[in-house]
Amino acid sequence: MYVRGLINASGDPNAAETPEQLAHFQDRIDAEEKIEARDWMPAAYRKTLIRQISQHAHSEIIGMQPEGNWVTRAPSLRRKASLLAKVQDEGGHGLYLYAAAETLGISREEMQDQLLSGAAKYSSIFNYPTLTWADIGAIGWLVDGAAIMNQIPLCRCSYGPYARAMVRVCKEESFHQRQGYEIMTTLAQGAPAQKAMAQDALNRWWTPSVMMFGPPDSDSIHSVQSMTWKIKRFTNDALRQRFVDATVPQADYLSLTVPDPDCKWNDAVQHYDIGPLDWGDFWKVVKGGGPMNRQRIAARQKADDDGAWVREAALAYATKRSALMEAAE
Ligand code: FAQ
Repeated sequence: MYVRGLINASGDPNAAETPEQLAHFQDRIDAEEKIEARDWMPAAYRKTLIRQISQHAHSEIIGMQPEGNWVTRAPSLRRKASLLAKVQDEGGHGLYLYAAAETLGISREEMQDQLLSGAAKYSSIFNYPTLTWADIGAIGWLVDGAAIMNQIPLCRCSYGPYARAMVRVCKEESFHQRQGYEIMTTLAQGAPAQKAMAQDALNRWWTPSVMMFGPPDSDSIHSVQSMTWKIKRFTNDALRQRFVDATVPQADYLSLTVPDPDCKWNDAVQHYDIGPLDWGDFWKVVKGGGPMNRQRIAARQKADDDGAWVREAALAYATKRSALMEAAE
């Protein structure tokens, strides 16, 4: 009989993983079968997914802050409505992703604790300030543009709940990218001061966006294993290159200049070259030393503290309700 997950004979999920189980699991991955929550999976596969999905969820939730900063200052009702919708979408993405991670056996509370204690990471990009309205355009254009490039392949991730969550996330990210590019178009075609504001935002967001894809392949400790498991489909550098190739012509169209003198079309390889990146700066931000790391976590902690009474009330209501239902049976 075909055993979908090849559960070990003892039925004990903590029993040592046998070579047969591991080989069968890899066969399923190679055959492009989706792994589902109740299927057998190696402990390291589960751990990698919990790490990546929870960090992705944290990024969406922390990522609401830089743009949330401009909701009350958007320049028109139309801009305000679309920015509000975008920020709400990011909150929704965080929730789908936390739900996907929960299917792997970790609780929301544990993930939240890991974020607040600094044990779990979130994307480096959200540790930069949003100084002007043009930053909202730059985030939509560049940050959501980078997110789409990274996330479209995740719709084909081997883990079913993550892959399915990503389908809807990617549709919404496309809308986000377009609203950002439209803001940049309006500013770039506006008064000289508006165009200067757009260029300044591009100057500040370009390098952090290019770095969002993660360290170069030579320093990416997880890529090889994650690609063998088809969690990741492309390396960090491959996706970074795709982003640069798609985005530089968009900057040209806006008559804005990417802040990298080495960024030039290379006819021989049919790609844009870029100059060296300061990875020391990237790691400083990842380790908590970016301009906004402390504020981001403090704001998240405050939201968690302020929401405690809602969680307590919901729990008290659910307990009371189930007691009443039991009494009625
Ligand atoms: N920031 O071996 P790798 C968005 C860490 S969502 C911080 O290459 P991996 C939507 C990495 O965790 C943006 N840390 O790791 C939005 C690892 O450390 P660890 C988030 C980073 O996992 C838009 C170490 O470096 N997207 O933008 C970063 O194979 C606008 C070694 O790296 C996702 O999370 C970084 N940028 O590849 C929301 C997508 N890069 O964990 C609001 C899903 C790497 O061992 C507004 N995630 N590190 O302690 C992924 O695709 C992957 O996890 C990568 C990293 C590509 C991010």
